Amino acid sequence: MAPETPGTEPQALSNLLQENRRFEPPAALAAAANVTAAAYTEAEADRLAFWERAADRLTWAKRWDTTLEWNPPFAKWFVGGRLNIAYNCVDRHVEAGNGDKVAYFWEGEPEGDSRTLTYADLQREVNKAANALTELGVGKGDRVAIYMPMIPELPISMLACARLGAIHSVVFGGFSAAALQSRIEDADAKLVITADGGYRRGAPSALKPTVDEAVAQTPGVEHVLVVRRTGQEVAAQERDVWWHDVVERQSDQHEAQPHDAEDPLYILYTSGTTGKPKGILHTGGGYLTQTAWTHDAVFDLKPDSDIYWCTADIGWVTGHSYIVYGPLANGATSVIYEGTPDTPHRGRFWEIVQKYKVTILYTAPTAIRTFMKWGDDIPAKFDMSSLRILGSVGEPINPEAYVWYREHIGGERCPVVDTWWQTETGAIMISPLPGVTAAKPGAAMRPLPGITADVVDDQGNSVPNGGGGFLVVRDPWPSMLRTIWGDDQRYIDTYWSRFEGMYFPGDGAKKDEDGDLWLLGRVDDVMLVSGHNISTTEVESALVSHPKVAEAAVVGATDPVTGQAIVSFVILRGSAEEGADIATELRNHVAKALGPIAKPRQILVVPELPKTRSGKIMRRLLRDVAENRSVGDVTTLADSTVMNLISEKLPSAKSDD
Ligand code: 6R9
Repeated sequence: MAPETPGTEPQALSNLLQENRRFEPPAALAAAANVTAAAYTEAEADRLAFWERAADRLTWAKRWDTTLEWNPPFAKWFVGGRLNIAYNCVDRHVEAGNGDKVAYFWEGEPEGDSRTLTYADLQREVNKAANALTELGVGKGDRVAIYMPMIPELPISMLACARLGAIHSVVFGGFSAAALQSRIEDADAKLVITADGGYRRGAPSALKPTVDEAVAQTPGVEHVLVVRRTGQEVAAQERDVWWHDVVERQSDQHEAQPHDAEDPLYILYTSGTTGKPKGILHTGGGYLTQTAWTHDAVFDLKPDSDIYWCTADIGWVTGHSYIVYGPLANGATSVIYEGTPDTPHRGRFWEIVQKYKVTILYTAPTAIRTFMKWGDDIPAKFDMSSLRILGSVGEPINPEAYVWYREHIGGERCPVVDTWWQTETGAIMISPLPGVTAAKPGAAMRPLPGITADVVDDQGNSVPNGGGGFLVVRDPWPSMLRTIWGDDQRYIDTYWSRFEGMYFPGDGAKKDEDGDLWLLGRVDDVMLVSGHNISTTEVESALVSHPKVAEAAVVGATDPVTGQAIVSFVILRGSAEEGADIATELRNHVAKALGPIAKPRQILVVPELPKTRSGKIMRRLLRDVAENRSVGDVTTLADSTVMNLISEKLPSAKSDD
């Protein structure tokens, strides 16, 4: 029987998972925190004044006249203000006497391959690159596509564009020629910056042939600027120029011109589940204001003592906002790592934490669950006592993964901040503050000061505490996307049409009894079982809370009796054996945790799950398997062989009852 409460309206999304653990901020951290609870009251009293103070952290060539111009759904922030984003990220720190401070400790994948860039080094490199781009005919407003491995020339290229007012479009280095080509075309880029290749899983992996294939179809590209990284053979094309030829001989002096706060900074394409990729457009002033403020507040950044490491790829928004723009605007010292966590061994991340004495680590739930699967003994071999704050982003973090992260990586002393945001939001929107919030494992907790997020039902009415529904944002925020590149109508339709006057990010969420927010996954993935809308997240979290399970993905598959039935794909932990009755054990475990309505019809033990390059589970493909269809478009899969491994496992499917 379904756990129904008689007399209440059916809810947009069921609230099944109960979680009572709470972790108070460590007293010493709270006492010295950059941001205290007062920030919430201040922002509530005057939201625009709050964001003005945040913008005052930046150096403006001309202060703005109007803080916000809001012609729904089009926002302009800091109107009339002028600033240079690269100057804010680099030069002003050098001018303040911090030229010798390290901006990036870069660690290549091959062991021993590392580089250190101080702010003064970065200034010289960015200036040279800006001069080279100018020589190649790139000017303000031009689009530059960047398709690179995780090497220092990637942020240098982005900053060189920002310095000139050119608009960069970073395309993740793992995407296909077709994906790159469509993005180059959509943005009409005139320059592509790439490398011969990069290192991945212990071997050089070529990039240049993909670029050649893509630009063969894009006559608008005048030049391809190529960094030599691996030394692989490169088929030279007429429009190619080598970075070491063109950039190295430039002057390291370049005068940054101020740009309008609302001049475009970059385009970043998000694939979405269907249709052509959306070019999310961000502008300079508001974006840098919110990325810098959130990086300072959410990670309690102490620029003089912290060593900060965000493990994301720069080709993903997390890398843009929290490897490049936010940390540099704050004068932070960051680690950048080129490779994968298991090369040359599964302790690589912890070795890097130990080597650089990392204090703040920001990674994704998918990585955390993988580390859980590999076993507790691996991180235990390293000295990670430098860590003081841990962050999570990209997917809901299951309570069990959160607690594991806190215990085995954070030594039970580090607060974990679960940060909800999107490419479209530009910066963190919902998150605990490490010195303020008594965090609950699995909850993103509260909107940050200055952000007005809520959970509404399908009529757009705010749900009461204890209720589930749709996440919305009520008021514009500084780092919001300004539009979809070249398609205002699609911007309106996608984000502002579902609920009148509110931004709809496409995620489900619930408010618990205290009013704290829990993200419940994409609403497209919600399962409708016997008339109940059940979130994938809650069932997955219940599965991961079983000691034998490391990772889980669930989907709704058509079922003659219940409409949809829950089909689960699970990866077992390193030490767990796949016993004969594991399926029964897990099904009962979920029923006990969430109620019988959430009991999966089927449990499939699989070796891997299909994930995007940024680690998000592609439930759409699992739905194909669960409904016995041939598997759909796999082009954005990180590893396209995964689906074969899963399909092979199908015969072991158990469908009890
Ligand atoms: C930053 C980033 C955005 C989507 C978002 C949501 C999911 C991200 C999350 C989270 C639950 C979190 N998401 N962070 N869900 N809790 N802390 O991931 O951007 O790649 O555009 O993805 O990711 O579904 O809507 P992007």
